[in-house]
Amino acid sequence: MTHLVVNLLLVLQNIQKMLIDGIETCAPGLSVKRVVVDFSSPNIAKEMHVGHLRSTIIGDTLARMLEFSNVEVLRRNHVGDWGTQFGMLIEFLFEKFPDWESAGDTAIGDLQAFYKASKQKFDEDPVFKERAQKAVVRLQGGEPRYRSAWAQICDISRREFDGVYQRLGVSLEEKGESFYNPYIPSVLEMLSELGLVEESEGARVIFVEGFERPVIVVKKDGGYNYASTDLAALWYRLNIEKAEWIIYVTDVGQSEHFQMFFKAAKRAGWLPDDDKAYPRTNHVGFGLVLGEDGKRFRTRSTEVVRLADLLDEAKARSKAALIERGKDKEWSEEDLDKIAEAVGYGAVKYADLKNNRTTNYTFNFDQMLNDKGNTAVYLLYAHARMCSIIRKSGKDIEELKKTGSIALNHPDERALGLHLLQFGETVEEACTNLLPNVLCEYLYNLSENFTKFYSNCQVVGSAEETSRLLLCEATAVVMRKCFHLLGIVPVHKL
Ligand SMILES: *[C@@H]1O[C@H](CO)[C@@H](O)[C@H](O)[C@H]1NC(C)=O
Ligand SMILES: *[C@@H]1O[C@H](CO)[C@@H](O)[C@H](O)[C@H]1NC(C)=O
Ligand SMILES: *[C@@H]1O[C@H](CO)[C@@H](O)[C@H](O)[C@H]1NC(C)=O
Ligand SMILES: CC(=O)N[C@H]1CO[C@H](CO)[C@@H](O)[C@@H]1O
Repeated sequence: MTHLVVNLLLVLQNIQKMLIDGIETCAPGLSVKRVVVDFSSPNIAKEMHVGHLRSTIIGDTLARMLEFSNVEVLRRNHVGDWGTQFGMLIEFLFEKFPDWESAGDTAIGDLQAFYKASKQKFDEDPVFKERAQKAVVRLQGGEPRYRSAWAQICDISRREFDGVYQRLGVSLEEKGESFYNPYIPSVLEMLSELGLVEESEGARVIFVEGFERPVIVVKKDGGYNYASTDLAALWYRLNIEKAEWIIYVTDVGQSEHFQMFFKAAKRAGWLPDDDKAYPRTNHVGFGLVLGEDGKRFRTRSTEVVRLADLLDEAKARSKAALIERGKDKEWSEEDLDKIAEAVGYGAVKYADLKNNRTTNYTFNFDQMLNDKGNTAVYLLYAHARMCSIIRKSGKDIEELKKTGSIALNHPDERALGLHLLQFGETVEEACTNLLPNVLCEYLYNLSENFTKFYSNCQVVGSAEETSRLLLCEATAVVMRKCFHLLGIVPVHKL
């Protein structure tokens, strides 16, 4: 009994402290100082499609949770900006748009159409193909005309990507494959001096334990590949950026590549043998986004689904639902638009993040935009209801925070209070295990606990009004932080 009393007192003190000093007082303390989260990483000249959704939002959430835990996060966009495809693109640019330099980056127009047309020419025209292959060498040799054409193509892509990131509220710093390219020779030299690099069937390779095939670091034709770039990037992140933890967010299909590459880094002594010791690397793998047919999510014409189109549709659907409820007559056009975006994008993100990331999930607009069940819409409603309870009480909540106090007399108040207190440890668990779904589950439970409390405990007009309003406010504060960590914009009315 005494034990319980003491615990409850602690719960009360902590909730009141959080209300007065802010939610930051609940932040977990992690032992790591600087982390690289490598995520999103689309390919230049290709459209961002639904496959990039998962990496972008899982990576963003991990970064947000680490930042909340007072860790310095280097948010790295490892864009594919240095492949052999650039030879083809550059030659096509020279051929189709001879005035590309003066026309600036409006010449190309639709980059995807441009990519497709150049690929077609590459596949069909052997003379063009040969020119394209020579163009790669000239680009990599640093010829100014080729570098500037390459830069122009990258710029167009970058603007498109930035549009999507802005809509998703994701910030990233680009350090693409090309950035690490100059480091590759010296990094391979270091690995050779350690005796790790061997000749095998004309290629230069590193053998690692547990795999028959080696990691190829220089291809037969003398070119570099993903592994050589990844090794150079890891070296840079450990030695120049002094990161202690490097997290790679890609689909599970690449897990073997990462396992082998991490083992190569261990052989080099860059990483300790103990997977939990620092400096440390983790591959955060995720499953596929599936369509209703159980296959990879595609449009009716079997094209990949453009991320921008998907976001447009999410917004349009949530806007239509709001209009159906007459909100267009109640709110300004601006509010309607903002809230439709918050709900639509939030629904897409939450439907993804709530799954154990290692599994595949089925994309379904109707389900994710449902206002019942474990959806962002339901949770945003719950939050808006809390705000409305406080608003309608007519009390100044800032004043109550200073003068009022919380009591947890009812069992449902206690359950809610205890759950509120678990926020910090939940974020810590989600960070250390790199599982955003743990935070989603916490958030859903919180709203369930709140609903139970609200249906069994009268708030406004009760003898315990002050205490219960403060409990509503504490729940709303924690919910808002959860939304923020999940990259969802909370709304105060719905
Ligand atoms: C997620 O799935 C992995 C295996 O795929 C499992 O080890 C882990 O316990 C699951 N975690 C959660 C929180 O669902
Ligand atoms: C995800 O879907 C792919 C393709 O259908 C399949 O190969 C894979 O086994 C599925 N993964 C899981 C964890 O169910
Ligand atoms: C959420 O609630 C379920 C059912 O009560 C419980 O099993 C689970 O551990 C809870 N998870 C979190 C993170 O609170
Ligand atoms: C309905 C519900 O989610 N209840 C949760 C309330 O909080 C307690 C304590 O954290 C959980 O154990 C319950 O699952």
